[in-house]
Amino acid sequence: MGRPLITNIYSREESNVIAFGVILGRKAAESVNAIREASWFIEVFDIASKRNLLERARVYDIGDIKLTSYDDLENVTKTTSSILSEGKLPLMLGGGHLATYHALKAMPKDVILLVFDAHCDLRESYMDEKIVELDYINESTMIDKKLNDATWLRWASEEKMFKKAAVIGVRSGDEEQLVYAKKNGILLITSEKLLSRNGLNAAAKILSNLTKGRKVYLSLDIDVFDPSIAPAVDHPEPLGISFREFTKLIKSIKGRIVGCDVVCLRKIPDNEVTEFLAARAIFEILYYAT
Ligand SMILES: [Mn+2]
Repeated sequence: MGRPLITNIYSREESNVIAFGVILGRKAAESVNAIREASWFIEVFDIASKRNLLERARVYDIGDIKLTSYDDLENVTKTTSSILSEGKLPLMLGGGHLATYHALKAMPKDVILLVFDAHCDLRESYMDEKIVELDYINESTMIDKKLNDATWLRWASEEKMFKKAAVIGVRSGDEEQLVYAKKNGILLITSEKLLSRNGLNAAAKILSNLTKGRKVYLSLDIDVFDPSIAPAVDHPEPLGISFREFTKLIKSIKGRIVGCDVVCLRKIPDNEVTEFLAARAIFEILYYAT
């Protein structure tokens, strides 16, 4: 690890947020560190709303979880559990989206899951070269056809790891996944809908109602943003949301955020746009989560 995430001036005891990295996928270590590094260069005061975004956040960064094999992913669950047992907020930096499945395992079963993602991730099984690469741990790793970055939400749903879920800003998925979502009470709020007239207000209302008085797990796949503002992702999808839309939706969450992650950034050379956006998104999340 290079520099830790910003505000890492507290001891573990003094902190209320514990950050950790999950090195899952090629370039994951580099990408997670790029977010950490970018966090030192962003103004924590939001001039428009006159808020210090980190006024309540006391972050302690424990570094990256060691993964030497696929089975080590249970360390994500263990780490998340121990942070929860200390009464603190886990903030996971990924790595592939499969890490979210393992973090979610440590969460209470009645949690409301909010996923910002361009993709449904609801396939029953899936494997292509890209997925193998995404879930890369080491040369000898066999990737699970059933449980990977494109299927994790399906399996989290099958295993009843949340009470309700919404995938926000989604714009990629096949008909089978649509049917599955509908049958299983997973709300898909497409980016098309968000970008339509009054769509953002309507979605904000839905999220408020969904989360009111509830525990919330928030997962941000960076590819939910339009590729023009977040190019450093594995699967860029056109028609993404803006940062303004993201902040408005985050603000509408009425429940208590009990866990969060920012995943799927893949660093590209000579371009820091995406990691700066990711770090700023973390600030916004921490403003409402602490
Ligand atoms: Mn995605």
